[in-house]
Amino acid sequence: MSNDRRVAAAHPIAMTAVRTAMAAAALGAAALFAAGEARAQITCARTLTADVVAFDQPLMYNRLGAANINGMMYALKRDVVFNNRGNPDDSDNLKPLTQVARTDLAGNVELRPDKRPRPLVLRIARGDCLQVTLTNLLTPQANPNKTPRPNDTPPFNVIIDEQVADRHVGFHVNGMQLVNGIADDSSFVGKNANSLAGADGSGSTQSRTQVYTLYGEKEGVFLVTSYGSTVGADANHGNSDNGLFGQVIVEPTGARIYRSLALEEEMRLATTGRTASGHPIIDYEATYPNQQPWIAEGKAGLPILNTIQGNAIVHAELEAMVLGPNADGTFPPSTYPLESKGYRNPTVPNRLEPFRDFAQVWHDEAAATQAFPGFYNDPVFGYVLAGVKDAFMINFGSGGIGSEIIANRLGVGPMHDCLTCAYEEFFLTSFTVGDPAVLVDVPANVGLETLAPGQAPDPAFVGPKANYALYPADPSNVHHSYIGDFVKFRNTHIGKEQHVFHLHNHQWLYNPNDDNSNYLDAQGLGPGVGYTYEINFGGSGNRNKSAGDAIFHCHFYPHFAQGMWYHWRNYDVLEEGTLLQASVGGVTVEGKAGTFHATRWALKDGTPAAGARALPDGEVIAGIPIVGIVPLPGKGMAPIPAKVTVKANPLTTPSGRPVGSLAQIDRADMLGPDGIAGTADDKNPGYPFWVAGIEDIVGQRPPTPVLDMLDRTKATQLASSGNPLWAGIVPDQADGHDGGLPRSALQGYAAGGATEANVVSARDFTKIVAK
Ligand SMILES: [Cu+2]
Repeated sequence: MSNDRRVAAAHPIAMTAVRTAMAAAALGAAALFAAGEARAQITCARTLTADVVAFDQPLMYNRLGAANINGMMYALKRDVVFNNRGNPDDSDNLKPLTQVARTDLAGNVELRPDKRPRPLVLRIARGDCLQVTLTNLLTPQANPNKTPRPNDTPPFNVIIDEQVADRHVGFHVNGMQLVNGIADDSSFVGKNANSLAGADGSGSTQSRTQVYTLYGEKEGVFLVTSYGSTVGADANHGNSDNGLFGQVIVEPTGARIYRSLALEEEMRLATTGRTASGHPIIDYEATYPNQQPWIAEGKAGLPILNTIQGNAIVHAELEAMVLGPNADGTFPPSTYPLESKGYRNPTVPNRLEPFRDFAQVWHDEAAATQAFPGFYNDPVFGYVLAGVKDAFMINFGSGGIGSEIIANRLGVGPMHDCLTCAYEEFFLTSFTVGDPAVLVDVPANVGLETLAPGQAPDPAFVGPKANYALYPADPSNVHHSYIGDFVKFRNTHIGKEQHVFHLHNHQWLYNPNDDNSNYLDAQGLGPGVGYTYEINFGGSGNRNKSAGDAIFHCHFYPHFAQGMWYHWRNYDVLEEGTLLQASVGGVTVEGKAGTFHATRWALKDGTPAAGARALPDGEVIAGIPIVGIVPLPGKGMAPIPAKVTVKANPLTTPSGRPVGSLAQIDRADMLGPDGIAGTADDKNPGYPFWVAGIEDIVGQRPPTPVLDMLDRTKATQLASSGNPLWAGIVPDQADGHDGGLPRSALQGYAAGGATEANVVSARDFTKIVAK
């Protein structure tokens, strides 16, 4: 923590102050290097390499359609493919950059189709050096995507041109030590030589490839930013506004870093057998098969779970499993100051166990087009909606409330059939709106981009549209862990404003090496900071080992309502991932059960196989895939769940399409082999499948303890109002005497529900349920 605070202090808020501080630091360092004296001796335990490219990449922020067609990002070169924008028939199209030798890369590349765009997160161990080879593959001119790209999946139908004209790119890491000299700083300040990367054809004389070497002196998280263009764009963020940022995380000494999440196929490839209980025996060092389609995807021979091959970083993801150097995955007591003295902090009882590592880059005032620009660009509605648009984000994902309410009123998206969704009461529940920042093949706003307030929408574009979720390996703004997993959060903030990270149901100590330290669940985040939080009381599920979603969000309400939130899902059963349709009937692999996808990049499509365990959804009939969560080694595995499948909702829209999907829980399987309820072999369907109503009303508001929220006076008024809707209310049961049970739930429009008032005006969004 002390390290983190120092990082924060070195990077003040205002951009002018940052530049001043940087210039001062750079001058000091330059003088130090020139004199060749008193320079800290750096010995790299290892030098890990990362081959990184920067490129233009359209970014979709959620399933309603908030997007930035002129987004920009960093990625590992192996995760980027060639795609000749001028020639859709080029035989090199969609080949990984590691397999093409072209000179026309700039502007003709994109992220591999089966990987979701996210901020780049590189992880090393304390004592390691990180050598980043950065190649600038931006188009020579800013804002290359001047026309919509409706043939992409998802389509990008709305233009935004927020890129800065300057095409230089850097890879500046706040707070890490420069190894070879000031050129490792990746900046252009003061009298130092320019160490940014220039773009081909942009007129820059800088080489488009630059190498930066940094030293991981202390554990912590460090913001990566491009100092190629620090001003311009929305809120004057420079190209940080368009997505050009990331993190370097320095893990404890000796850490071994693995993927925490994997697709069902990948889990199966890494499974070498089963225990008597049916649990998988996992080879953490398994590699992708040396056959098609993995050859064509550039994956053959790469480790499936290990993020490092030789000294090269080959996986860069938001979540990781971090193992200690001991054979069972634990860390030695020398890892932390308190443990090294033979003490243990009672609030961090499993600190020496392997842990899950969650990365969050918070970014504000992001360059974004709104899902319903006709509303947001209206001179009056624009003011009404300014505080609820999609603008404040985490990891390129947003869940702003404004477009969710409009989508409900227009009858599109996962909330299309929700009768009782009125205002903010529904926007934080996955039960109604799906998980935050799920992306789908057809966003809810398609065909409605120019719809103005008061206009009747074209009926062809009303109702559910999405057929499947994209990127099943990283489906939503949800982090994942099993109850009892030790977890560390790594937060950085790029942007200009202040935020308050607030986490529900879990806490951390201000200083985990001191048990007199403050116990916290909220922390201010200023621009440039990096904070690590070691979750108390065993981590996932906290002291009570409670399963379910722990939301975290910015505690400034307008930021929260503008999309800055996320879930931490705490699982009570083993999740090996949803079997995908793409895997069915595909190729076989010697020694492995089942079949695997046959077509290159087919794992972009998150359609679950028929009968597979998946999440129900208010819109997608096939359901939303669950990602596989790799068990932490050395810990007891979560129990195997009772069988759950997804079924089409029997209710249909006027066009005859099911309104979405529902869960179907196998009651017989829940009873276990003995067929008797209440015995030791009973099986839990697992969160969220024990949530009431999940088999009946997904897409509506979840069941509510209605009598618990109603006082006797109001209940009496309603019962005597003459409205048949309230005829059955018993005022004596109000005031919470029944503890919230039984619960009530209402079905939606497709079941015959109707509204008495459903107003969409600049002054009034009244909704009154009639029946
Ligand atoms: Cu905030």
